[in-house]
Amino acid sequence: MSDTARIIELGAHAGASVTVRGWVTHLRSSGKVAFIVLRDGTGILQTVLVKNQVPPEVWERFAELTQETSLAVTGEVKADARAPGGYELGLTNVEIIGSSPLDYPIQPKEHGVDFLLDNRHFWLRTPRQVAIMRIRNEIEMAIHDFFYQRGFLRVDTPILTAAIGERAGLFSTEYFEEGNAYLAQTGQLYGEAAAAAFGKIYTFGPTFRAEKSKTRRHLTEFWMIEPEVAFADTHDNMRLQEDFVSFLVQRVVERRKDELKELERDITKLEHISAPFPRIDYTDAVATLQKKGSSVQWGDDLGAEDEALLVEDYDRPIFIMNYPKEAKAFYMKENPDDPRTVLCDDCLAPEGYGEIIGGSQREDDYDKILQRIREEKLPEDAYDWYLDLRKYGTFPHSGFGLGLERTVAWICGVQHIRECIPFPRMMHRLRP
Ligand code: NSS
Repeated sequence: MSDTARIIELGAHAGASVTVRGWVTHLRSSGKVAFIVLRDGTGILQTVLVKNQVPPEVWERFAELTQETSLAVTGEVKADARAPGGYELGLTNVEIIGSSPLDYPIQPKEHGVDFLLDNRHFWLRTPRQVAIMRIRNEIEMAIHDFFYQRGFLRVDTPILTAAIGERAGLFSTEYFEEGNAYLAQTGQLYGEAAAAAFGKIYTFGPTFRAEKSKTRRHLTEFWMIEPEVAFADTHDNMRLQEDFVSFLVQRVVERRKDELKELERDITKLEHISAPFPRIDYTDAVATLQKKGSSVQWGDDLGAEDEALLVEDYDRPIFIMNYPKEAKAFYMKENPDDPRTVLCDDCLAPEGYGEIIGGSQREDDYDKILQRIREEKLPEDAYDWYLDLRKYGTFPHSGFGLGLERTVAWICGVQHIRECIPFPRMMHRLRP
């Protein structure tokens, strides 16, 4: 019996006989020697079958193989500098696990993106998609490590909610006798309650926005990471963001070199990403944009094009701080130095990627936040518990939300965030 091994582990088995299980990607035969290339999710392996070195029934099985046939191959692990991954398998046995008809939709040629999205369940098997998902996973693990090291508690917040957090569109569903339930747009409001219980927390979960935007950076379901820190002000908040983002980037650069190479990512654009990030006041940003020809007016939120114009002068993420009140959500704290504005920041990624984080110090004054809830015509009774946080031991606190898919897109150098989540949900896409 041979040990089973995954392709990435073969180096530890050089000279030994092992069994590898996976799916066929390429087949080639001269009539006397056949090559089976397979993938198992950890790598690509070339295997060699020599007609006069295996029993006839094993040799004949080669003829039954097609792209995507699942199989178990057994043979000796040989170092070979020319082989992908550095090792080759000299086969003694081939066993078919599951056959695959010849009409497998994804062929080694250019396919349109709609076709690929319709076949997302197969598209995920391709090397580029595997690389993106491994980097996503690395970022997810790095997020947990970062907060764990800093003594944050992870808090899981509800997805079915009565209170609304952001202005973007809402998905709603009937909820027994309680009226409408909304799919959470953010975990923040619950994160604030948890910060008063645990001091430093973060949430990590799916969030939902019924946005009719068909841009390359909007999904209707995306994953957000939302830390919330008691007794932190807006400056503490930005320091946490720049440390956090730098940590994530450096972790991928250190541990996911092969995947970045598969994606042809220019890592010189990532290696130097470190704190501090430049801080630009919103009012100055508007003046810069107007000089660059933008039609933006003081009071407007900044669009994707404005963001791209602002980051083009920098080689690392930047903060745009202190937006006008009317451009931002109700819970942001009024800026004591300029009450037309709020103590907030957007963190914009370079190379045109734009906003990956929205953060703010929260309004901790009971009367002021109640007034904002009323101005925004939000259902007051759904916010009674949220108002309580300002009544019983109110405390300065700050937090932010990092969009996972946008962060993955930037680090991977991928143009559209639909490739950065296994099964994207967009306005016109609910399957597979
Ligand atoms: O709306 S945000 O700017 N802010 C919040 O939701 C706050 N409640 C966060 C907080 O302070 N706790 O969204 C935060 C980030 C934003 O910067 C994007 O990176 C991402 O969430 N985001 C999205 N990603 C993908 N698709 C869509 N539609 C989307 N909307 C926001």
